Amino acid sequence: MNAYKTLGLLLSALALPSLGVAAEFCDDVYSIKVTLPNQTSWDMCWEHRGLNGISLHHIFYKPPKGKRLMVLYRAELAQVHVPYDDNGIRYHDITDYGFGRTSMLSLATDDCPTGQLLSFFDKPVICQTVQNRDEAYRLGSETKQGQALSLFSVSQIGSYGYIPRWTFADDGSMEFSVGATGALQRIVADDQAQRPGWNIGFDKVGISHLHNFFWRLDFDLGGQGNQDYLEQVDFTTQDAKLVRQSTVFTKEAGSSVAPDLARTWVVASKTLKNNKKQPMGYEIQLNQSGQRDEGPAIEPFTKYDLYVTKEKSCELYASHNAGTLDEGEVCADNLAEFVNDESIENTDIVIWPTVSFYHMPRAEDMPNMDAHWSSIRLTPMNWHNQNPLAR
Ligand SMILES: [Cu+2]
Repeated sequence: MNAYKTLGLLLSALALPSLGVAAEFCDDVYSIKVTLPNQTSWDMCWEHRGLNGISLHHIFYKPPKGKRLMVLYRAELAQVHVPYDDNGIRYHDITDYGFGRTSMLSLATDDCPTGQLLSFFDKPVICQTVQNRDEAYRLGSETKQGQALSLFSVSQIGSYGYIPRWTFADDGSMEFSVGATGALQRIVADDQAQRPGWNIGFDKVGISHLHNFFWRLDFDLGGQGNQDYLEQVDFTTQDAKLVRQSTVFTKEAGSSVAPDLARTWVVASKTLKNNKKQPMGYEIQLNQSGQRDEGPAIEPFTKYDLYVTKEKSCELYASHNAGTLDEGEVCADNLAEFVNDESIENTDIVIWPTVSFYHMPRAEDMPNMDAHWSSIRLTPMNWHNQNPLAR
C-alpha cells in the first residue's frame, strides 16, 4: 500500500461520518431524499434529459412504520402531442423540440419561494418543496394534516410554457401532472378562413387543439422487475348488481377509459404481499378522461388511453420514436407498433398512461394563459396493511 493510498483511506475514514450516507443510485447532487413531517420518506434520483426534460429514477417510498421499497424504476414524460383542429400542424413537442437543454428554463428564487432549487451544473432547473395537502383523513374529531413532496421544472416550447410536476404524498400516493401556460401558439384573423376555433375578440380566432400527454412508467414494485402485472377491473350490471370482472394482461395491449364500466387499472406484484396476504400494488387513475383524442390513421398511438408493453430501451417515446437508435437497432415509431403481441408475463413491463386536454381558446387566454393542468394519479392498493398515517 503506497503512501497516497494510506492517506486517502485515512482521509475517507475521517470524512465519512460527516458526509452521511452517499446516494445509492446516482451522484449526490442528483439525489432527492425527503422525510415529510408525518415521517413518511421518499427518495429518488433525477436526470436532465434533452428530450424528456426531467426524468426520475429509483423512486423509493417508506411509510412511517413500514419498510422502504422501490415503487418505480423510472418515470418520465414520454410525449406531448398537440394536433390543431384545422390540421395546420400537429406537434410532437417532446421528440421534435425536447423539454431539456435550451427549452428548460433557469428558475429564479422567486419561482420557488417556499422550496429549494436543484441545479443541473450551474442552471437551477427543479423547484423542490414540501407542501401541506390539508386533511389526510378525519374520523369525528380525530384528524391528521397531510403533506407532500413536490418537484417541478418549466420548459418553453414555442409560445407555450409547460410545467411538468411530480408530487409524492405522505400516504404513498403520487400525482404526475403537466401545466400548460404561456401564450396561444396560433391565432388567425377570422375573415381569413372559417377555421375551427373560438373568437377571442377583435376578429381574432384562437385555433382549437388538443394537448395529449403520455407518461412512460417503469414500475419495479419492491425492486422486482419481472414480477409486476397489470390488471384491468370493470364492473358490469347483472340482476341489478354490479359484478366485478378482472382481466390480467398477458400480452402487450392498449386499453381505453370506459366510464360505463367504472374501469380502472391496477399494477401489482406477483410476489409482494401485505400482512393480509393481498398483492401489493398501485391503482392508475387518468384524471382528465372527460376528453379524449382518437386521431387520424397516421396517429395510431392515440387509439388507446393506456398501454402496457415489454420494457425495451429502444421504446422510449409514445410517438416519433423511430429517429432514436439503440446500439444500431432501428426502433419502432410509436406505441401502436410497440404493441406487437409480445408476452408480458415474467418480464419487465412499462405502463403508458395518457390524458388529453381539449383547448378551446377564450378571451382570457390573452395576453397570457392560465396554467391548465392535466394529470394522472397513482394510489397505493393494498400496499399497506391499513391507512399508513393512522395512529
Ligand atoms: Cu393549448
